[in-house]
Amino acid sequence: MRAGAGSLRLYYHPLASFCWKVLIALYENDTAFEPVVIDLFDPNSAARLRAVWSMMKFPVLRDDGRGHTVAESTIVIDYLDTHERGPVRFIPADVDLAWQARMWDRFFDAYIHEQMQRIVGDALRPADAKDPTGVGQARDQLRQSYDFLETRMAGRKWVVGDGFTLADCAAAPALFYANIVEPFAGSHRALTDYLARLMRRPSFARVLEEAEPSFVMFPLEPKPSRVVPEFTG
Ligand SMILES: N[C@@H](CCC(=O)N[C@@H](CS)C(=O)NCC(=O)O)C(=O)O
Repeated sequence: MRAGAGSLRLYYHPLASFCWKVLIALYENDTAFEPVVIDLFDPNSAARLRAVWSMMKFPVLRDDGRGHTVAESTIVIDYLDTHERGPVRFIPADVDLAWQARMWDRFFDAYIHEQMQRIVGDALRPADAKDPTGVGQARDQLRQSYDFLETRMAGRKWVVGDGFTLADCAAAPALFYANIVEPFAGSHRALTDYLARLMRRPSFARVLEEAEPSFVMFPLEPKPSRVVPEFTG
């Protein structure tokens, strides 16, 4: 494991999809960090997160060496790319690939990840507070995004350029959970092959292996699975 210049602590939960995005980046470059697993239902554990980031959202990276608290998954990965640089560059050095990596990161967060979260979040609401309209809109957005991505990923290994970037870190958790709540493996070949490639990537395979004991906590059926999807259309 590469020793970081500072001492890094990551506040996260092993089932939380935005935390996976940052774990992938940390594992890609074998970056040393102290894991702090947060259970929001445990007041003592929640207090640990509140002490560093009172917004109570994770992931949060605390860099004691440099005295920084870094929130928002995209910004954490950007920070790692600057201060804990390893062989994998999440923001490519080429300026045009750099903005493309940032653009596709935004795409995956806004049009896949957050839509998937709306559907999962609705499953956690009480029966008298469901939002079928919002869930329907999220499903429509996901399907539109799948069609768009199918074109983008045809003939491509990773989202931007030839290498694994920030955009792929964002894509992995978003597509993994999206394929559960609004499956695409029966309709979108290039997208399914891309998700399979992501799941075989050692960094993401490790995240999934570590998360597997928590898969039972997922509030919808089917539960998440490490079985790599195949196109069935
Ligand atoms: N935009 C934020 C989203 C973070 C987020 O939604 N995290 C979820 C876990 S995946 C969370 O903190 N959930 C706890 C809560 O909302 O109470 C990021 O990219 O880091």
